[in-house]
Amino acid sequence: MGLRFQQLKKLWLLYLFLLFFAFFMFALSINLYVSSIQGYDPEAVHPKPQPHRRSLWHPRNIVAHYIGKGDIFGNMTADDYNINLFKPIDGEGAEGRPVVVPARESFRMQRFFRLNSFNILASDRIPLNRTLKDYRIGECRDKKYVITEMPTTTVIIVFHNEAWSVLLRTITSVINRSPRKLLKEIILVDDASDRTYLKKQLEAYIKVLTVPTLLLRIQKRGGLVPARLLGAEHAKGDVLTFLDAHCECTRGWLEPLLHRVKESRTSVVAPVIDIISDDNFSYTKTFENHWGAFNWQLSFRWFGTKRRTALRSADPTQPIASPAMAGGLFAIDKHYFFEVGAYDKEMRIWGGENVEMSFRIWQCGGHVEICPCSHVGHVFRSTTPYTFPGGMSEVLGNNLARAAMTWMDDWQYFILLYTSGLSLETRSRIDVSERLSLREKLKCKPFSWYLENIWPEHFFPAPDRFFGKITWLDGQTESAQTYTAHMRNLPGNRLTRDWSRVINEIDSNAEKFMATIDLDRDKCLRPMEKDVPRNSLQSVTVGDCNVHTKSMDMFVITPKGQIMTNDNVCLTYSEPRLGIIQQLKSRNITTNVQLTQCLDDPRQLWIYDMDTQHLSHRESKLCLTLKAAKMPRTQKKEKIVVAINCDSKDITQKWGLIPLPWRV
Ligand code: LR7
Ligand code: MN
Repeated sequence: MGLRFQQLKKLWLLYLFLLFFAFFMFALSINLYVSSIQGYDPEAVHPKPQPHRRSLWHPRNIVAHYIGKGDIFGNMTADDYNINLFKPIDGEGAEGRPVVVPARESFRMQRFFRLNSFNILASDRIPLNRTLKDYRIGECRDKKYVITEMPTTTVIIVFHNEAWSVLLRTITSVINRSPRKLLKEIILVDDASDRTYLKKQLEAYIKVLTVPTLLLRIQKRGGLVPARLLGAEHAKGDVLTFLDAHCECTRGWLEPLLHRVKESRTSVVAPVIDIISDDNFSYTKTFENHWGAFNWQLSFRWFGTKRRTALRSADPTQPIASPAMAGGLFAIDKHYFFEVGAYDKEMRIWGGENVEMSFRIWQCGGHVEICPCSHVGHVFRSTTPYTFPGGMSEVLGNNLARAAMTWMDDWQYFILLYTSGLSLETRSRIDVSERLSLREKLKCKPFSWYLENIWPEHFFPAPDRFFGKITWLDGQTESAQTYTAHMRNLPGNRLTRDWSRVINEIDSNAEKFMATIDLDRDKCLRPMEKDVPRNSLQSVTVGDCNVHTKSMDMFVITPKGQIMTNDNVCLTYSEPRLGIIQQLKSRNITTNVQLTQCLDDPRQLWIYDMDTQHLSHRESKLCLTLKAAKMPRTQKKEKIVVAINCDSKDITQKWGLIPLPWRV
């Protein structure tokens, strides 16, 4: 008995000693590693971290070896989720170059992709302080900022189960590429992650950073809104700078953002968001001259076309006004953030907060801008890696409905009616009264003002626009005859081809026209292929009126005669001499009518004649006609819409405009 006790005691002491020693080595190694990769400009100061120091730090303590099990890539086990194979290799990914993962790793590479919806094996080979190019245009590089006169910032990064190397590279790039004087602190907010490496290991890591770094934890998963709000409440800097947890800041990213916020307190400024590949982690610069808005389902979209309005001056360093922000990366004056209503606390998990904030900022007197001098990379991914407690469409639908019900006035009904998962009934279970009183308190402008002034190029319905379906009147069907009769009997319709007249007539007889359509029999204009790639060329056909093809079978017609559909796509006539035809040829399409990106271009202006029911291209005077044509690729005969000479006797040239409700 006694002997056993002695032995136990010895073992116990040995155990304690080992534990202590392990902890000591752990702390030391982190310390050495971290200090080896810090400094304001590592590219200049430390071209390469000391190799012997780096070799001390390999997160061996948490490395587990994968043993294949389950289906093709195996079911994920707890070990898989918690694995951390960060093993940087000198020079990998330097200057933003792509990483090539050796072929022998390819199985594991594919298997582990789904953990984060990006190639973690590529990231794990790149040092945290990898070099990147200077992506700024010359005019931006030449700008001088007086650091001492600029506001300080708190960088807020929220995350849920972010990968170790990706999160730490975000932090490292912030520290290394921000003037120390401007960077007050970093606040990390952990939105209820369960990965083990984000616990003690992360706590130990941030303790030795050269910039004060606060780690706040949310116990119950709430999503990015509650996480960012918590971060904002703790922030001590003058300006809040939000970043996603998978970003890399490039040289000179911070100064222009803070400069702009100081210059214009109500400007909410986003950097140019460059692309870090989800596959090989290469860094690709994005063009500066772009802006953001959203589609009919309130999904954020980039637009590259020149703004029609003079929102941008000739100086390429000046901010670009943007109807909406992407949502993840932006700087905002801390007091203004709270004054203008912070975030809608009831928004959960992911989505919608970016449009809500964009509407709010603009409608309540602020500005949403993109700063062309600030470049930050972001890992864009095509799927969401994490869970959506409450269900993805429910949660997202709820967030979007809240944004619409608070800010969009009449247009909220359009969102509720045409976003899957939402309906007018949604209104009864959502309470936005608190946000509506904020709107009142701040005396914010109506949504119509926003559309007309901030986003005049928009493709949404409006009181002076037509919204609905374009039916093919084949002369045989009852609805075609009823429709034609209605048009003929409109008082004073003769010779009227003026869109305002047409739109007005249809609007004031909406019920009558709606009643003519036989959804089960009639054919409506729609894109040739079912899944329409956005902003690509797409030929046009007719299909069942009751089958929706991602809403691109509904159209908005402006008083100018643009026929628009969702995602900024317009009905376009392409003359043979235009480059567009080349692209068509290469895809073996033989028509001169397509759906493609709206451009404010005469190729996209059309005329409707109420008398003949002709829909014709304004400049060429050619009529939209439904033809059967042999498809070059498949050799199958299909119906295709083309523009040819008008002939009032040709029944394949007659089209009806059937309005659809969009407000109540
Ligand atoms: O439940 C969650 N809890 C979180 O903490 C869900 C997410 N998050 C964190 C997450 O770890 C990440 O750091 O929130 C951040 C954003 O989530 P992502 O990276 O999954 O979002 P995203 O990049 O796909 O989507 C964009 O739209 C979102 C709508 O809610 C947010 O506004 C994101 O910040 C935003 N990202 C960007 O704007 C980067 C550019 C992308 C574009 C376009
Ligand atoms: Mn993101």
